[in-house]
Amino acid sequence: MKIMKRPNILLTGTPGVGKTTLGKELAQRTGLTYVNVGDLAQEGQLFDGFDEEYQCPVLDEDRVVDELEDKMGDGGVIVDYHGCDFFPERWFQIVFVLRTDNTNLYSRLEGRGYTGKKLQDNVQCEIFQTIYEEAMEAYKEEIVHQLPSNEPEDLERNLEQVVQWIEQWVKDNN
Ligand code: DAT
Repeated sequence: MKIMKRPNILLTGTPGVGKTTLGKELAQRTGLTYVNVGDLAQEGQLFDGFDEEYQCPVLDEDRVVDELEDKMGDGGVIVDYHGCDFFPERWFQIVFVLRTDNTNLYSRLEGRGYTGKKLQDNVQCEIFQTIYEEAMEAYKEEIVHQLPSNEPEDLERNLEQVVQWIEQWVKDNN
């Protein structure tokens, strides 16, 4: 039996923009596999040192890439991470950068318990569109798309749009 080819999708953006919410729901609707890189690193202890300033472990990017390589080769994976320039470019057929207005993002991160410098720096990261620019440098511009993620209607619209894109990709590539 011929195995159906399926695309790999990267969901990226500042913490709090809604990657996990979108990624998990997408996986439910499409049968693709959702991978949260933060959780993967936590489970496998894929860290390399500790960041004193932010009081968090530093991701061991090489080990994350090694850990995911086989799965990515099979296709059909939705990867969620708040950074994107250390993944091999060849892994992804499309990259979505979720975007949230400052005031919305501020209250979401505050609700998550972020305070002080961590809160300010993350909101500033979104204002300066740091992750969008990182994605535009790391991948072909034509595969990088921004998705507004401010309210529940955005989530529904994004889901429909990405599901449609996946269906079209599967048709075109099988
Ligand atoms: P991330 O994975 O990017 O850190 P998340 O999926 O955990 O973000 O979402 C952060 C919070 O925002 C969470 O409480 C759910 C909420 N949220 C996500 N998408 C939303 C949307 N489109 N409208 C309103 N709230 C949203």
